[in-house]
This record gives sequence, C-alpha cells and structure tokens, in this order.
Amino acid sequence: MTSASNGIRPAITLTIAGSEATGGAGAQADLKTFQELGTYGITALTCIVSFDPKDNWNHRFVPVETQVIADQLEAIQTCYAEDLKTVKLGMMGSPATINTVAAALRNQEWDNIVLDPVLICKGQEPGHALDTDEALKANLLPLATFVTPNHFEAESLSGITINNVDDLTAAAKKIHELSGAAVLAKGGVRLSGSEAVDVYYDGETLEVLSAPKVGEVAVSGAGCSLAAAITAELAKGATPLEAARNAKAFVTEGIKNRVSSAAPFDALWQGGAR
Ligand code: PXL
Repeated sequence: MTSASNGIRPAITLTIAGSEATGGAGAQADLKTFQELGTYGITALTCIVSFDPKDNWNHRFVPVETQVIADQLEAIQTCYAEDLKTVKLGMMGSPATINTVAAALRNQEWDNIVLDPVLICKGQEPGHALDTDEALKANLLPLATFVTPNHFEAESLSGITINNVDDLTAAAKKIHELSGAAVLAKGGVRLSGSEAVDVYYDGETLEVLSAPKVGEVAVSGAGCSLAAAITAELAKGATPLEAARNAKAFVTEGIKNRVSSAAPFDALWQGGAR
C-alpha cells in the first residue's frame, strides 16, 4: 500500500456501529475519536438512532437491512484487505445484525476486535434486548479481544450484581473467563464515591483505573468514545493496558470539556485534550 506524500500512513480503524444523529454517541463519536487520535476512521452503519424530544428523549431505532450491512463490510474489507486489522463493535441492535457482522468478521484475521457490548438503548423493547443480549454473548463475545462493558452490561454479561469495586473486579474476571478478552469494566457514575473507577483485567494484569468524577451525571458518548479510543490506541501499537489508560485519560478530558444542548444530557467533546 502506498502512503501519503509526507510518508505518513495512518493506522486504519473500522467501527461497526449505529448512527446517533445528534453526534454525541455511536459511529459519530467513534469517527471523531479516531480522527483525534490520528487513525484513519471507516464505518459500517448497523442502525439509525434518532432521539425523540417529544417522548422523553427515547431512542427511535431503525435497523439497517442486513444485506446493506453485509455490502458495507464487503466494500470495506475489499478496499483495506491488507491494512484492516483493528475493528470496534458498537451498537448492533438485533440478533440478525449480530449474525451478519459475526459472519463478516470471520472472513479475515484480526489483531484487535474491541467489543463495546451495547445491550439496550433507551426506548427499545426489553424482550428484543434480551434476544440481542443472547446473540451478542453467543456470537460476538467469543470473537472479541477487548471488551468494555458498563455497569449494566457487566452485570448482564457476568451475572454478578455490582455495588462496589470488588464486585466490578469479580465481574471483569468473569467476563474475561467467558471471552478470553482483555476487559475494562466501567463503574462510571454508577458506583458511589468521588472517583470514576474502571477495572482492567486481561487474565494476568489487574489494574484499577481511577480519575476524579466530573459531576454525577452520565455524559453521552463516553462509552463509545472510550472503546473507540482503545481501538485507535491498539491500532497504533499500544498494549491493551496502555490503550485502556490512554483511553481513560482521553475520555476524562472529553467529559471535562463536554458540549451542552437542548437535550437533558451533555455530550463528550473529543477535542477536550487539545
Ligand atoms: O452509548 C450507547 C449508544 C451506542 N450507539 C448508538 C447510540 C447509543 C446511545 O444513545 O445511540 C447509536
């Protein structure tokens, strides 16, 4: 592959994720994070989410047809057959999407498959989410090399109720056992105390990552941007632990410099560390 005239060829990072129209979360957050961290971002969209201001900001969710998802991945995998070694998986939204994505992932070798196990989107049917949950555990979790569950997702994947850092650690260990992946289990604002605590575990190294909380309210795009930052750092050659540490610092600065809107939540700004 040729490089740009200045000799710099960026690492290629793919996100397979949903669109969140207002730009806070989803593929938009991933692409902004990739750009900020110096990788060449590409996207296959799985669904389109539009918040509904008339209905408590619930998520209107429209899946992209599975054939269209397969087509996007065919184009991407053909264009970047040699360089595409790192992918982030965001919101899938349905078992059919998960099966389509899993089949495409199996078409090639990967160095890094970062799974942000987005299980439920505000306003989605719980029954539907349960199916998605099962499909994700069966078909994507075994492919992942790095998993970034939030509090709710860590409880769901591990079956452990999480009230404190010890519980979060037990959940991270359990999810590692289930997947073989490095795990960053995120306490976020869901654990009490003045620190935002995440637990990293890869089967050998256990590290509690901690940063002073920036308020007590979750910020849109924090989870997506964290997993995307891990993806970018891995693609640039970081170890999983280095990637987790750098991503946590990136997200902390993004939350400090968050963007407000007419929505009742703020959005992380990927340029926060500039
Ligand atoms: O933050 C989870 C998330 C992921 N992907 C999409 C979303 C959301 C939450 O709003 O809309 C597309």
